[in-house]
Amino acid sequence: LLPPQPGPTGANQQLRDCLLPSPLLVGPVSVRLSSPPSLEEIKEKNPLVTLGGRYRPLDCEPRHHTAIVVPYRNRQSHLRTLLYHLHPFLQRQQIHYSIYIVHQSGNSTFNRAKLLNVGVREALKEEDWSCIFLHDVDLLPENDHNTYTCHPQYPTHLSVAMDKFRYRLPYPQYFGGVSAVTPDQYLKMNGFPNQYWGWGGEDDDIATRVRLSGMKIVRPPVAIGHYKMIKHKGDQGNEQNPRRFDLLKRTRLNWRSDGLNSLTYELLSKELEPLYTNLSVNIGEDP
Ligand code: UDH
Ligand code: NGS
Repeated sequence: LLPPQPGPTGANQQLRDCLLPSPLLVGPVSVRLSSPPSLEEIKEKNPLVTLGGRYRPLDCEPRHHTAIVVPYRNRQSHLRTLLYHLHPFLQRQQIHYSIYIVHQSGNSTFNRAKLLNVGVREALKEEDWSCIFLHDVDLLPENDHNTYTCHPQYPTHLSVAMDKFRYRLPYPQYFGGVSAVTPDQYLKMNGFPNQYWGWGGEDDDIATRVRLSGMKIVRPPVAIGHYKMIKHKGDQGNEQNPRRFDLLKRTRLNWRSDGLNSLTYELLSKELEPLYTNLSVNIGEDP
């Protein structure tokens, strides 16, 4: 047997697979919600995170490659809280990951699902991710046994027990907050709808797409899927969408033609920040 050879980058290419479960997991963790540290302080606490908010374990070969996609506008302090919490959380899981913030530029009405489509497409241009997480900026996982990996067949809903819903699902079909798909699952459901401008309904549409494309939703146990939500008021530019109920009546008719295959946008910039990749995007406005 040859001794381990240095790889092209000088790295040892014969690492062992990371152990399952990760020996670094601690289970329930307390979550700090108020006055998050500065980005500089968070970076100092996470020296192994590289430009663009990327990380891979150094001493074992990761089994999972996960992109975290966060739809975003004007939530600076929530973003710092999320980064402060999520970087150490994901490193304890020994996965290879990267955090993408998809920033909707301009003042048009917010469109969460379209931003998620953009994030998935841009993330997959960079790397052959095995799993893509769709993650609200204001949700903090409270137990690191809730692993940020995908089910091989079915989309996963992770935020099954949020504090604001008294740690249970608000209704059985709820798919909001934090969810995950493999690239294959995402293709199969033609991604997410682009037509939900403003608050509400887009997550219900996505849940319906899962079913219409012949899949089902899988979930972690309630005891593990605990999340704290950072309390906030409704955002300016994300008022309740009065058309959401009409749109939801048409998911069955629309899902094949509206989604990944009809997505258009203009990428204004991509910046590799120390703790995340910032995608600034013009997604247009409600016609
Ligand atoms: N988001 C932003 N900026 C915005 C709006 C939304 O970044 O201006 C993102 C953010 O990641 C957020 C996600 O979109 O976590 C979902 O939006 P949301 O926080 O408004 O939805 P949520 O259901 O909160 O978490 C609703 C609280 C007030 C809505 C009142 C309507 N009944
Ligand atoms: C439903 C919304 C979802 C939303 C969920 C939780 O009514 O988009 O409430 O909302 N569906 C429609 O409006 C059709 S929350 O309590 O977080 O404000 O995610």
